[in-house]
Amino acid sequence: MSPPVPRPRSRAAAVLLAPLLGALPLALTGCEETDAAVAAPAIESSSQLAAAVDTPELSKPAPIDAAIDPETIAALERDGLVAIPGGSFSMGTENPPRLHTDESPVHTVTLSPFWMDATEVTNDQFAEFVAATGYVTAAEKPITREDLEGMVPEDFLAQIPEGGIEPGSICLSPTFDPRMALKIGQDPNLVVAAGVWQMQNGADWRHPEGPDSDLEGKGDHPVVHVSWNDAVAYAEWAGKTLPTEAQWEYAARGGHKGREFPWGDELVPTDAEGEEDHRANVYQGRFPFEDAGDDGFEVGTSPVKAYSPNDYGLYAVSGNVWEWCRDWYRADYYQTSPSKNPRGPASSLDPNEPNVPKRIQRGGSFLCSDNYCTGYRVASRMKGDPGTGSFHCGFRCVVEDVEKWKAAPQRTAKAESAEPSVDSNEESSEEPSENG
Ligand SMILES: [Ca+2]
Ligand SMILES: [Ca+2]
Repeated sequence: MSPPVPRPRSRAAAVLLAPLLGALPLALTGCEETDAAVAAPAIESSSQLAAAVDTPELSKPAPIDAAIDPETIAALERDGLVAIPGGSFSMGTENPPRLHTDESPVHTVTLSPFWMDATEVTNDQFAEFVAATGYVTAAEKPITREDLEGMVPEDFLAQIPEGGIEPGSICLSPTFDPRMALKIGQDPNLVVAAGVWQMQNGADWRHPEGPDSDLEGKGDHPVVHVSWNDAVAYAEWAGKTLPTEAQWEYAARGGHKGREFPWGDELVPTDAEGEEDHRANVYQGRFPFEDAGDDGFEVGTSPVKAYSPNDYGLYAVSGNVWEWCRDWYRADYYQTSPSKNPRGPASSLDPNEPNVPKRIQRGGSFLCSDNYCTGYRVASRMKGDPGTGSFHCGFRCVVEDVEKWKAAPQRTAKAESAEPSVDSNEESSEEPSENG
């Protein structure tokens, strides 16, 4: 299929140019869906599927702390990490929804133990990183001709001023076309044509809703408007990495086989009093028209620990914000994934947008509803251009190599600035507070 206009490579470009170019085959913001007609990786045979589904659930977990001294374990825990035991699990789902066929086939994956951030990375944590390094995120930089070269029509390129287009990031637009938005359940590509997303000048991690917004009262909310590259830069500084897609799903399942959500099979279970027991910050109602906010948070992030954790002690793996993973995205990856510690395909291929390399996102966001992306399902896969963030995508990190974590800039800088101490048992968990 050849598109009528050049396809922007980045999410920013797609939204920026949407009014100019008409209906783009978009990608991007986390809540797009996959076109089953082109993306469906067929299950090769029913016996293959049966073999995968019959896999015994979690093997006996390998002890994660066997080779790690108690002081180090205590320090990892003070850093907000929880131990995820190694083991095997059934990845994916044998019964994916219509537009999510990239979640099959179910296949057995075995993982070594690792440590994972109990929460999404918060604004306070990201602020500490920026204060220590002076890092500037993608959303804070102008979009230049160079960024868009080869991706947009020449005459558009010529209109970009010398210094680039004013920095910004993707937010939800209050002025979408309701007629078109009504149909996004059948054709998710209409989400851009309907103007549901908009490039908001001045939106970045410090200004989640635009230049007039700030982080007051949001120190414990997840950082947003971070690209995959920004997330990797943070992880490097912290001596961590982004999780592989397999690590993310394994951890999110919390040791339970075949569940649709981290807590069970009902999106909103009923508690002992017969009341709705919301377990994640998602969207109640018909996206994008009206979020009833029954879960306590209406179209926006919540504190990272607003809901109870899963059985591995991980908060908000479902909902709140999408979480970047390390892997490239391929719709057909589950057909060829290695079984031991898979680290994703060597390159990306989204059949809907073969020219746009994409990284994995997982877990859904506060915008996920049952009429649209259902990204809060534990098997649900999403993908995005690694150069662009948005207002509903963040990340959390993992530690595979504890020695690398110990030697990370985040910790060595603190050690240098700390009082010399004969006894290192009392490693301070307090941050050097330069800007609160
Ligand atoms: Ca909500
Ligand atoms: Ca999340």
